[in-house]
Formats: sequence, structure tokens, C-alpha cells
Amino acid sequence: MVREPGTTPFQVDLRRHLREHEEDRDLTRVICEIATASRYVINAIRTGDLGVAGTSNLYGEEQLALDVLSDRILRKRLIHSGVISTIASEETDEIINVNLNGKYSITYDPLDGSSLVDVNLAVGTIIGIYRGDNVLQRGRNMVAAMYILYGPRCTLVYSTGSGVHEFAMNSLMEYTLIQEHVKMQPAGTIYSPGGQRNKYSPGVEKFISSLEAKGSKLRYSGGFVPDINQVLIKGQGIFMYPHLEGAPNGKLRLLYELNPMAFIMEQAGGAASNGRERILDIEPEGIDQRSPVFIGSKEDVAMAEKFIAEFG
Ligand code: FDP
Repeated sequence: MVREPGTTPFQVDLRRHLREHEEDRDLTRVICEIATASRYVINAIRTGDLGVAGTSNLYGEEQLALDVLSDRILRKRLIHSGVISTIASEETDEIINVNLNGKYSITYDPLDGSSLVDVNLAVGTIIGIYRGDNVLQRGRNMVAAMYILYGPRCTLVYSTGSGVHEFAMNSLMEYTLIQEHVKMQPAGTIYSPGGQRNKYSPGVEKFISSLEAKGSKLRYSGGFVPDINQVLIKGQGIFMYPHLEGAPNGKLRLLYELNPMAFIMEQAGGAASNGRERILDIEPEGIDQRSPVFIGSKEDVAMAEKFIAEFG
């Protein structure tokens, strides 16, 4: 549903938005369970001890590292939904069969960028949703993707294949609509480059030089979710974590990180490539597969592909 200008979109909460879009009831349930789980994750991030797994807190209780805790919170809610067949989490890196009759399967990174929590930078949760019991398939088969960004504000972005919608958590810890149908401009003026530049291939180096030459500004936090969110919500620019000397597949994980973000970016009119082909077309060989990524405004991604085709 496209809302008429002049209406008050901030009144619309996530469940109502899904209902208005006539989403499948079970899919609505999954998305709402994840939204509920994120309340506990944000609470853990904001108030939890910054201990490492296996140590004790002030009260002598054993602590869980935040990423382990976030994984447990999400897994519990997903299982509780009753409609999940299979889950694969970046934290455990194994496929867990939950319910033979479940309608959906989930890939997730419960707390991406967890190494940034101690320096108080933004982190996030990334989710990919497939119909059926198979998580090891091309990203283009996904039926929905979402992420939650735990920053100064907590925001949730989702797509079920008909546009990208942004919500913010209010004082009651409910998500209310900020904007519908987020759109990417064809070219951008910000860039967010991961990895070490002295390990870039000649093609990537030339691409970066071309961005600098056109006056693009560097905008990089080191957290995949906030860095992607910046490009998406500004509606322009490019994030990349390229192939590096000694790391031909880059760093980021196809199933847990790249496919959901590629799905969302394409839904917003942007593009996502490994430098040679669409991220969503890559046939995964394992759940821990990594891939280089260039994601954002279409023309910027096409330019990266052009430099890589020519110079490697
Ligand atoms: P982190 O290792 O802190 O969890 O995929 C994880 C990730 O962070 C991304 O959030 C981020 O974009 C990337 O790794 C940063 O990688 P480098 O450590 O190579 O900078």
C-alpha cells in the first residue's frame, strides 16, 4: 500500500504495516518475533556487562559474550514462532533443523560488528528468510530480508519483495514507520571501503581513485549494518569489502550478511555485486562461504565491475 501524502505514517507499527501489505500470516509472525527479540538484544547491548564468554560478572554469574547471548535470544524467539523449519546462524555456523513442518527457514547474523560494542559504535542484526527448509540456495530465492541497527536510535528495515521500509523503535519499544519505499539514486557521492587499501587489486584501487577524483566522501564506521544503512537511508553511495591480496573472497559471509543486504539494496533500486556477478545469483557451496561485495547505487556498482573486468 502506498500511503497518501499528508497521512501520518509514524502512527503505523510494524505488525499493522505487514497486515496492510497483506503479508502471509506466518511470515508476519516471523518478522514480528525477530522485532521482539531485538528488544532484548538492544537491552543486552545497552546494559549488559562487556564480559567475554566464560567469565563471571559482579555477582559471580557466568557471562555470555554479547554475540552468543544475542544468538540465543534470536534462536529462542524463532523456535517459539512455531513456523520455522531450519535456521543457520553466523554464530554457530551450522544448520539447525527446528520443525519439519515449518514454513520458513532463516539465516541470521545475531550481532554483526560485535567487536565494535566495547568502543560504543553501532552494530546490527541481519536476517534472511526463505520459504521451505533449505537455507543453502541463491539469495534471489529469498522471500524477505531485514536488519536491525542498534545505534543512537534503534531502527528496523525490512523488505518482503515489494519495496524497502524503515521503522524506528519508540519509547514503548515498538517499531513505528519512518518511511516506506526507500529509494536509491543511480549514483552517489559517499563511499565506504572495507579491508586494507594496500591489499586492493589494481581494479579496485583504480575504482577507489575514480571515486576520489569525482569528489566522493569517505564514510566508513567499520560496522557492516550501519555502513549499509548509511548508504541506503542517504539513498546514494557505495559500500565495498573487496577481494584482497591473500583473501580472494574478501571477508563478509554470503548467507548471513551479503544476501539479505543485497536483497534489500536491490529492492530499493540499488545493486549488489561480487565485482563480476550479482550477489543474489551466487550459488552457495557452504554456509560459511565468503564473497567480495560492492553494494549501493547502480552506476557506482557498475563502475566497480568495469574496473575489475579491465584490471582485476
Ligand atoms: P566484525 O568483524 O567487527 O564483526 O562481518 C563482520 C564485520 O565486523 C563487519 O561488520 C565489518 O564490515 C567488517 O567485519 C570489518 O572488517 P575488518 O575487521 O576487516 O575491518
